[in-house]
Amino acid sequence: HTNKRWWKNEVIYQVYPRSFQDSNGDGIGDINGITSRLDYLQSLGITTIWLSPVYKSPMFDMGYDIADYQKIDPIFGTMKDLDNLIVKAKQHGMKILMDLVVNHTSDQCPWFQEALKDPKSKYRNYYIFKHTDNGKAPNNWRSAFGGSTWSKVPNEPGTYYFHNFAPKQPDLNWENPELRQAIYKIINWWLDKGIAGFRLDAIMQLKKDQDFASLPADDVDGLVNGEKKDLNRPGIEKFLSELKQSTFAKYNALTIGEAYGVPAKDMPRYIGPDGYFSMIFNFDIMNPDIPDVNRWYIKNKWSTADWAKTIFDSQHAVQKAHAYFTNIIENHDQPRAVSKFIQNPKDRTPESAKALAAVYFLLPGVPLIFEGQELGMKNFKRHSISEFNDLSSINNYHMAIKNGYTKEQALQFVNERSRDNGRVPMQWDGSKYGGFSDHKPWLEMGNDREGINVKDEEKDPNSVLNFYRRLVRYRQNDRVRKLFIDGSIEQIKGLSKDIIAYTRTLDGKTIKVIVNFSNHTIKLDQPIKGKIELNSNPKNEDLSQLMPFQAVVVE
Ligand code: TEU
Ligand code: CA
Repeated sequence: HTNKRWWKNEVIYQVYPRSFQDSNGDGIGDINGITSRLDYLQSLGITTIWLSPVYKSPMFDMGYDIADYQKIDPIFGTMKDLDNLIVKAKQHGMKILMDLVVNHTSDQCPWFQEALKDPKSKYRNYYIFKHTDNGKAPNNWRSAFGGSTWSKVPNEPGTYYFHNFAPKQPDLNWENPELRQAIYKIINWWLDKGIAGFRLDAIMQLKKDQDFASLPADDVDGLVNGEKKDLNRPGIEKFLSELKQSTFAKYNALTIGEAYGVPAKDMPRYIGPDGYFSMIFNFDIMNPDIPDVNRWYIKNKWSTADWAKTIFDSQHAVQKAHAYFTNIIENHDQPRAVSKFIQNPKDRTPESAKALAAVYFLLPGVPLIFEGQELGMKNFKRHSISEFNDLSSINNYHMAIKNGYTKEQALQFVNERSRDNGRVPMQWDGSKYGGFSDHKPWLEMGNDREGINVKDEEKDPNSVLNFYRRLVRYRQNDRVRKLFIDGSIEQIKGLSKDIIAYTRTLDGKTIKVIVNFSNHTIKLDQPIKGKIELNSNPKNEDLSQLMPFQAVVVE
C-alpha cells in the first residue's frame, strides 16, 4: 500500500463464522459458507471482512481459546478453504482481517500442555505461574468470566496459573522475550498469506502489574475487577511498540485494537499517525446501560442526551489526536443494538434500527457492521438459563443470584446482556433454519425471522437492509467520502432533548445528520434547510418536523 492510512476508506463487516452460513449441513457456520455469501457482502458495499477466530480450538469460549494459531478448526473447514476465501474475497473487492488472540491461549495449546507436564520446561515461562506457601490464590483479582484469575495446577499443591478470562484460557507471559518472538513469527506467517491485518483481542491486557498485589474487594465474591491491575498498565507501550515494529509495520497492515481503557491523553501514542494500532473501537458509546461490562446486574440510568454526549466527547478526543475510531454499535460480545440502545421495547422497530444506523455510520472514522445488524435483528429472549451457551451469561446469572436477585431478575439481566444475542444465526430468509442451514443450528434461531431477514428485506425499499445499502453507497461516494472520514464534527444542540444531530464539515462544505431518537413527532422551530440526501422515512420530506425515529442527512 502506498498510502499509509489506506484503511481510512474501508467499510468493515464482522462475520461471526459459527453463525453466518453453514455449507455442509452440520448446523455450524463455516468458511465455505462465508465464501458463498460474498455476493451479498459486495452488494452491501463492504470492502473488508473481519473474521472472528476460525483457528483450531476446543471452543470453550467459541474460538477465543486457541489451541493452534496456524491451523483451522475442522468445524470451520481447512486452510485451503481459507486461502480460497482470501482469493475469492479479493475478486469481490474485499480484504480479510483475522482475529489475533495473543493475550491468552487455550489450555489445550501444546505450549500450555508442555508447561503443565514439566515445571522445568521452557514453556513454563510462556505463561504466568505462581507458588504460594499458604495454599491460597496469589491475589484477589476477578477474571472476566467470574471467579479468581488464578487456578490450581493439578498435582502441584500451592502452584497456580493466571487467566484473565476463563480457567481454560491461560494468559501468556509477555514479559518473556522468547514468547514474544514466537508470537511475532506467527503473525508474520499470517500476513505473508495476504490478509489485510488483524483485530487485536484484549490487547490492552498484555501487561500485568508485576507486584500482582491484591486490592479491596468490590463485590460479594470478595474479589476485585482485575482490570485495575492489568488493563492499560505502565509498561504495556513497550510491548505494543515492539509488536508493531516486528510485524504490522512491515506490511502496513490494518490493526484494530479491542482496546478498552485508552484515555484521551494517550490516544496520540496509541492511534495517532505513528500509533501502535491503526484504529481502536469506540467502546465509550457501547455500554451506556452498565458501568462494568462483565457484571450485567449493575445498571446505569441513561438518556438520549447522555448517550449523545458520550458520542461527541469521544469523537472530539480522537480527532484531537489526529486519530480514527472504528465505529460500531454491535459485536459478538454485545446485545443487539436495537434492543440495547432503544430503551422502550415497543420502540424496537425497523424505524429505530435505521435511526441508530444513521447516528453512528456517518461519524468520523471507519464504520463497521456486525452481521445481522443490517437487518435490524433483535435480542432473542430465552426462558431458562439452560438455554444459554455463552459462559459469561452463565456466570452473570449466578453472580446476580449471589448478589440477592431472584432467578427471574437474574434471567432478565442475562437476556438483556447475553453475548448469545449477537451470536444467533444469520437470518437469510424466513424458513425454519433461516437459510442459515438445513440442519438444527448450534444455537437456536431467533423467533422474529418473519420480516427480519435478507430475502424479505431485499424486496422492501424501506427495509433496514436497504437503508444500510443506501448509507454505505452514499458515504462511499467520492463526492463526500473524505468529508465523512476526515471532516470535523460538531453537535447541533438545542433542537430537542430527543434529537441527536451533528454537522460534518470539510473544506467549507457542511453536511447535517439529524435523527429523531424518540417515538413521537417533533416539530422544529426552524425548518432544516438544504437538500435531503438520505431519508429513513421518505413519507415525510417536510423538514419543519421529524416523524418518530426519522433520520435525515441534508447537504
Ligand atoms: O473480549 C474481551 C473483553 O473485553 C470481554 O471480556 C468483554 O468484557 C466481555 O466479552 C463482555 O461480556 C474478547 C472477545 O471479544 C471475547 O469474545 C472473548 O471472550 C474475550 O476477548 C476472551 O478472548
Ligand atoms: Ca458447517
